[in-house]
Amino acid sequence: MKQGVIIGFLGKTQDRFSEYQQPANTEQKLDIVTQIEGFDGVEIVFPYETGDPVKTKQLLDDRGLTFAAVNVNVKKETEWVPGALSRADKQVRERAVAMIKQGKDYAEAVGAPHVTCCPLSDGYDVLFQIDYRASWRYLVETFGEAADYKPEIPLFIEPKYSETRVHCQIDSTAKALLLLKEIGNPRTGVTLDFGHSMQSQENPAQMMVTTLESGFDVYIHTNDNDTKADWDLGGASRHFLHYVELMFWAQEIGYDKYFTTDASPRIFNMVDFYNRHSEVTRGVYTLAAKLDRAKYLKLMAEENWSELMALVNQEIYRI
Ligand SMILES: [Mn+2]
Repeated sequence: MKQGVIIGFLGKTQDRFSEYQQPANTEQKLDIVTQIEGFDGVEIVFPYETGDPVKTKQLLDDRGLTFAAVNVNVKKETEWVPGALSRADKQVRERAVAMIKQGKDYAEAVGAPHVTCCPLSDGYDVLFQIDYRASWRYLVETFGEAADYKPEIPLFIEPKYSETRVHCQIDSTAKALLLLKEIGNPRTGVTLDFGHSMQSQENPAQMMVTTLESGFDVYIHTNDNDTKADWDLGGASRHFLHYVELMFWAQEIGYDKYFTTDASPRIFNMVDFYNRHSEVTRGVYTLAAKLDRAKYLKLMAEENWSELMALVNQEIYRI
């Protein structure tokens, strides 16, 4: 398995109440990645961390690191705080699409495999706020245009139920799949964020498989939360069996992209936090690899649920 991290978490972060960790520039963040056991993938936020493509690629090469993805941020600019790709203002939408296209140019220049975009600010806070009909049509149009541009760099869309809008437009994996079906471009996929999927009351393993069965690709973000909010906790710290099941099915489908960490150390020691995350993610992956998949699938086909529960107790929980 390949593990990486969204390096935005490796500097100073803040929420509504507190600031966490110390500021770091891109070079310092990349140095931290090299201190985390088993990490060599980097998801970098475009355009805020990326800089000159040749120089940034050299910074990664010097450290033996690889681009896992380019994360195009279409929510930070002041005009995009209330939304970007689904906004009524055509020029606001056009500038957001242009940003994703530039992100693809950047990904191509540095040799990153794909771009991912989480349209967090697109949605609504109160009822009777947005025109659902127009905003959905705009999303199909804007993401469709971004997907069509340089399709050799696929566009992945990351759903999330809530935050920064109280109700995000792409509030579940199913909604992302509906959008991708409407767009109809096979060079697209879903960024399946474990915690986002849990917050949307989904089962990440099931939604990963459903996405592939729907004809779209999957890219995984690892973390955990309490399902009420997107806390970006370390992997399997709340939902161990879901984590095992995700790894079981990731192996079943032959997942070969990075498992990119989308977890925030907040109050914990940074390097220790990511080492524990790396350890449990690798450990669960190894545990899942030891399970006899053919046996599990056969028992499912035979509807032998009692035996399956016994196997989970013995082989996964080990009790
Ligand atoms: Mn994520």
